[in-house]
Amino acid sequence: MKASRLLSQLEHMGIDTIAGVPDSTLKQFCDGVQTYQGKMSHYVTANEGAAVGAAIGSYLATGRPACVYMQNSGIGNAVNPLASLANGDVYGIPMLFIVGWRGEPGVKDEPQHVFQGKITCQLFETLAVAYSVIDSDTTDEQMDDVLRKAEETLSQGEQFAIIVKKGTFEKEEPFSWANGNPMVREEVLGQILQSLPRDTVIVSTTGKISRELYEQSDAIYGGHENIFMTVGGMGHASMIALGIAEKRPDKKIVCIDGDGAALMHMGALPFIASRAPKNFYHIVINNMAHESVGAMPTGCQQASFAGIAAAAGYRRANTLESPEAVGQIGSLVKTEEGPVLLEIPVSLGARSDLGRPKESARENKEHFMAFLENRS
Ligand SMILES: Cc1ncc(C[n+]2csc(CCOP(=O)(O)OP(=O)(O)O)c2C)c(N)n1
Repeated sequence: MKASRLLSQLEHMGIDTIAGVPDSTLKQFCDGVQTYQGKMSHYVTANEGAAVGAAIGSYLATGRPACVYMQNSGIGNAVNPLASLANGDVYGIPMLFIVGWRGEPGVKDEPQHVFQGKITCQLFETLAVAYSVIDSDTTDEQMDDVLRKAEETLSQGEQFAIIVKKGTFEKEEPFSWANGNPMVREEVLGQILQSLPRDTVIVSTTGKISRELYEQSDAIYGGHENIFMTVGGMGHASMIALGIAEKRPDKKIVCIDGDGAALMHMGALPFIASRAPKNFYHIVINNMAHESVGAMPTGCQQASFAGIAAAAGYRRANTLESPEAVGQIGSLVKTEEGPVLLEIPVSLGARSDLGRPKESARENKEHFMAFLENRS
């Protein structure tokens, strides 16, 4: 199936707004949205609930339903505005969801996708959202039927979801761009690890940042028990780090975040500043993109995380633009009190042979907790 065909069909249905958070299963669709020549407005939103919000606003202003795309991991973020605002028992606001299905039962996937994948269809049933599942065998005629069903549902003020299996969309014109930053994320992460004292507690964000830290830590130290990888729950790494920091004032806690993840639940920043944990250091690796799932821009490229953190009340907030500055992180953590935020601009891209954690998530949790208790 071609994303370009689907997008022009959506436009014919009267959909003139598409909003969402990118997903690897929908990579070709997301590329198609970026390169689409039609008239639809497109927003990459900070989280999936915000996309539902934009869809509601667009409908209120035009009477035309909007389209919201997401990975199934993001359903949770969308549930609140969907159930308590868009649902037919409240305002009855139609919208079309396009949802990438990670963790489809019977298809091997990472631990963070297994349960979410199992309950994806059930969640839409519970939310009273009619849906169809499509895959690489879905023909254009079958897709036309799905869209007819969707259109009818939307016309009744209800929502409809198209759940998309892996490999559904064909490769078309790829979307590519560069952000102009010279430093490479994996090298920066290796440098950070080398600069920090070995007993630093690290909480890392969702996606390739955690995978690269895992590999770099194994290569440099032969282990990674001091790193808690926030493999799911995107955007919550900093609050996890805060939770640890408050209970363990004797340890230095470093959260290694992504820009997309930091945007997703940005309320954490003023909250962390208000708690003022002296042992908390927040590093935001900023490539202006959701690189892990196909490098779509976040849509907030203008944002300065150091500026936001300073305004939120962090004790110190800086941008580190050179490897020399990155190499100083360890001494800063040793000598300065937090909360500190360090923003590091990096380029796009990652190694194609980047691995994934070899242990189970539970094993990693146990090793991390043992490390925190000084048992390892
Ligand atoms: C709630 C939720 N929405 C979407 C995803 C899919 N996802 C995984 S990693 C990622 C991008 C993370 O971007 P960023 O934090 O900027 O880090 P980068 O990949 O650029 O290093 C996305 C969108 C997810 N895991 N959870």
